[in-house]
Amino acid sequence: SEPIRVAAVDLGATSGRVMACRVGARTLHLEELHRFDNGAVPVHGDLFWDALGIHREVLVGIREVARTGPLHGIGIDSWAVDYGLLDADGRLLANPRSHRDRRTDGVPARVRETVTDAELYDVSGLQQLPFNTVYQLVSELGTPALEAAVQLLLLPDLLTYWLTGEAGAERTNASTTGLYDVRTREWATDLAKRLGLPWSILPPLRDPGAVVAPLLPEVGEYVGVTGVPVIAVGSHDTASAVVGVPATEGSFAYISSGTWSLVGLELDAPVLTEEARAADFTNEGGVDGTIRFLKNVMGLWVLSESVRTWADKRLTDVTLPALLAGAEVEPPLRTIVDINDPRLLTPGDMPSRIQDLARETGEPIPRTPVAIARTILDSLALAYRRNIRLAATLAGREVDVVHLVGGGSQNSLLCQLTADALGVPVLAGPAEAAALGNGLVQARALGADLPDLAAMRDLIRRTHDVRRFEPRSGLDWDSAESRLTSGG
Ligand code: ADP
Ligand code: LRH
Repeated sequence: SEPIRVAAVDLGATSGRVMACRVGARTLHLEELHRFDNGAVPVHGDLFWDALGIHREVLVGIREVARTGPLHGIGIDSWAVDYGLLDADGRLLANPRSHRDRRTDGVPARVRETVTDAELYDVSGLQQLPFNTVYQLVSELGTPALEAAVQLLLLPDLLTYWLTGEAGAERTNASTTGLYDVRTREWATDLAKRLGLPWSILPPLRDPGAVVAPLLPEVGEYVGVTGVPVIAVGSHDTASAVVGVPATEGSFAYISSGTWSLVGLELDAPVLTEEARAADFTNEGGVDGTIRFLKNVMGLWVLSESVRTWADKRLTDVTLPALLAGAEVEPPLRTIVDINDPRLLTPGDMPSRIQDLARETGEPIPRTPVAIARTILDSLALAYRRNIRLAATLAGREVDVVHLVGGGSQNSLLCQLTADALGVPVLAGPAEAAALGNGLVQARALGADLPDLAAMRDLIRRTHDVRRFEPRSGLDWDSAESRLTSGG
């Protein structure tokens, strides 16, 4: 039969891309047809997403996919938790805020006065991140925008709405809001009511794989095709990335390594124990009813934000390739910092913050960009090790291989350090796992013979190279870890 060709729109916090994904019985091919820079826009200390600018880039990308071949479906995934509010006429009330915005400072503490952390965890099963949608919404209580809002749409749902006119909330992303009940798989309206939130703005839920609607005629006119169905994929990029993990069996862990690093396991049911809560692990909803049991680790954001800082200071030779080449020959595990320190969340001068963290814990202070890059990568690998081991213990599972996907899978030093730190092989790639997961879920909705995740992963494995990193011995990760926990 004819291959299915879809547009997989994958929006990361640092770049957005529109891929043509072609799925045949034994073939799977991804072609990047449009890529654009993305980033939150600071205005007077607030941090916004340029949602309309992103919409325009999405249209340009879809038009490019349509221009270069048949187009059978369109699906959008993006980073989680952020949203836009619509008024009664369906118009966007304000630019969506970035989860790195300061507006949630102090909000978790305020929420705690009404609903305890344990109660929140028992319903949502989420890691306590200050930017979870529930906290962002509480920070908006009493504002004109929230008063006027009749609908809340998470970012990929908002973009889907602009393409189709259909409003809804795709479940994998809804599960990151803090207002979604991980057991009943429905909105946690009681929780919303207790917090004084307008629960009626939460739109009807939709499953990944559901056909939403065809493109609106005026959109079709712009992109040059009519009637193409828009399909709900795992609209949380991490959900799509985990679909795109080329794993064979159950005993794998994954690291979705992009701006954020999402580190954990795929499970059949959430782990909502007191131990999991104390360890601050998250239970997000995945495609086909799976659970992503994982930890948010600050990720390559710290490195990319450092590169940005050095570029602003006009330091030469601080391109990513030069830094990674230099970091490779730096002394290993010289300086270790807690890469999940909340001070690394907001945009700013990361190199100085890394130096401050080192100073506070009595670690040698890295002085050069290359030394700082090495500190970031060693510290990331250490965080990967800690959290994969924790996840395995909390879920009562063994891990004998780690799949590292996303842009970070192109960082050989990071992959090797991760294998070394964990003492198990790392299988790196695909870098575009999220776009593949997006495209495969669409293909199934359009009739491809891909009955389950195993079939999708099998197809990825047969069509995409993974690079294998064997663990090397010789470095003392145990004492690096104890330096981290005893410092300060
Ligand atoms: P997101 O989807 O969150 O925008 P990506 O999955 O695209 O993120 O990953 C972006 C990160 O991948 C960059 O910050 C960079 O550190 C890393 N990366 C991208 N390309 C390369 C490369 N060629 N070599 C090493 N690292 C890379
Ligand atoms: C990764 C990601 C992650 C969320 C964060 C806001 O892009 O979706 O899973 O926690 O962005």
